[in-house]
Amino acid sequence: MPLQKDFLWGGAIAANQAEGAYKKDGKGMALVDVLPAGNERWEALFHPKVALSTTYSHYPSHEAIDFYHTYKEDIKLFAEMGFKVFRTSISWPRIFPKGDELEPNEAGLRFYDELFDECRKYGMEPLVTLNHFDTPLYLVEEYGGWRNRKLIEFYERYAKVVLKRYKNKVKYWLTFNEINMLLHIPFFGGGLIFDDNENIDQVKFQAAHHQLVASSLATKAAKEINEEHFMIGCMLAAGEIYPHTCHPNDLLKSVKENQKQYFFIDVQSRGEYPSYSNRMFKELGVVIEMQEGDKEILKQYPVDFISFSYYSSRVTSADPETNKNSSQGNAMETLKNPYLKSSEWGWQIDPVGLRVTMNQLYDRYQKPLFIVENGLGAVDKLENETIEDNYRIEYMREHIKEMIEAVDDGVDLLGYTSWGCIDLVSAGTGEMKKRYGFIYVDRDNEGKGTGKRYKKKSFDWYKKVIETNGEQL
Ligand code: P53
Repeated sequence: MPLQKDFLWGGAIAANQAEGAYKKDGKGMALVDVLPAGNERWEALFHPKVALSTTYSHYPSHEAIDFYHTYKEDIKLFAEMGFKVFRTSISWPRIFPKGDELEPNEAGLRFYDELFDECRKYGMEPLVTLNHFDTPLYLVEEYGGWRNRKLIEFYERYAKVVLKRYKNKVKYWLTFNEINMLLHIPFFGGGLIFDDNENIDQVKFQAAHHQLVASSLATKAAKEINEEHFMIGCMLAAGEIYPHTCHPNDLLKSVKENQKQYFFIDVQSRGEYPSYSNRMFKELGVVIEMQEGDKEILKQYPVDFISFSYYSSRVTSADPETNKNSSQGNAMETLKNPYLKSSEWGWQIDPVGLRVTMNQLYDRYQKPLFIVENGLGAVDKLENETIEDNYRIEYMREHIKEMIEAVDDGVDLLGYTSWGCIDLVSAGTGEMKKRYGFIYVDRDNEGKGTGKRYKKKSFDWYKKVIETNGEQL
């Protein structure tokens, strides 16, 4: 069965990894703006207290690929590939520089007016994430980030402002990028900094509760502003967790580990805490503090569709000794899967896992899915003004094949946006060298280079894929 005729092909970026212009037109600092590049970044992400008091030589988000100034020529290139959709995020601190103001920053709002107009000019549907790893730094330092219930109110105010402002320009919205990342990189996801003796799980899941309520409140606002038109989605860092062996204990362990990820989407999609969460919380020593009305809000305003990123599957074992061999390939612990190859950054490549994940998600929620991130981070060599990125084409071809198989399995899929359609700053490492794009950006890890754009071989390949609606891979 071919893909539906209006299938949304496109690409994705995020404000903090592309825009730069980190102080332009009144923008405030985002938490990501204090993070360095390279080896120091991982360290900083897990010791944010240190990061906040250290001066680094280079902050990749400050200039990124300067998309704030180049968006017109970049979007033109996306249009040339035939994009039907373009995923980006709104930088919260451009709209509310500190986060707790009552009035938004008009200059920030104007930028996104122009950006979305530019997309629409080419018939491209913007797909907009409200919060992509860039909570205002002030809210982290003054309020403790998402551990503080006050963030719900600030986020709701911000969501209302942008939903209203762009109600005729944007149809598809995502409330939080990779909401389960809160468990893996809590500084990114929630601006969380832990005290030495506190129960970290308690803080994470309390922050999760705040985000889940905030997500429902944004959905509520959306329904009130533009009930007919808006489509609101959640966003999961997906990738099925496989059992290491067919030992029943290994399978049970994988079921439990998967539940921990699905927990967020269970709440956002079904509107209530799943029954397994009682025992999960008990075992983690977590008690969620709720306020009156929270349960009702969650129940009344679930999401319309389920979006997710997919880079890899994972493997877990019930045996603690075996699990000691886990590594943090892509921020999430995994054992090595002997059947899979890995990327240069150690992310295991598993196209069939995408089909598995899609089947699981659709069985579980029966709501339309949207793949909003997928791709290969690789080193590209610019030669004769282009890059022969056959490895990237190969990766995407295999994943798109499996995506189409899943649609054939009966999964309802709205669209596919590959990650980093133009090269940008890596979230995990802060490097430019880890490239995902169809478009090469001349800029290196230290931020040096002309910034000039070059089409890679994959540019024409993807153009053909879109033109033939996935029939010619
Ligand atoms: P990078 C891992 C680590 C950090 C963010 O990642 C991640 C992941 C993958 O699950 O999530 C997403 O740039 C994220 C994007 C990010 C992309 O994965 O470390 O939503 O912001 O760029 C790829 O290679």
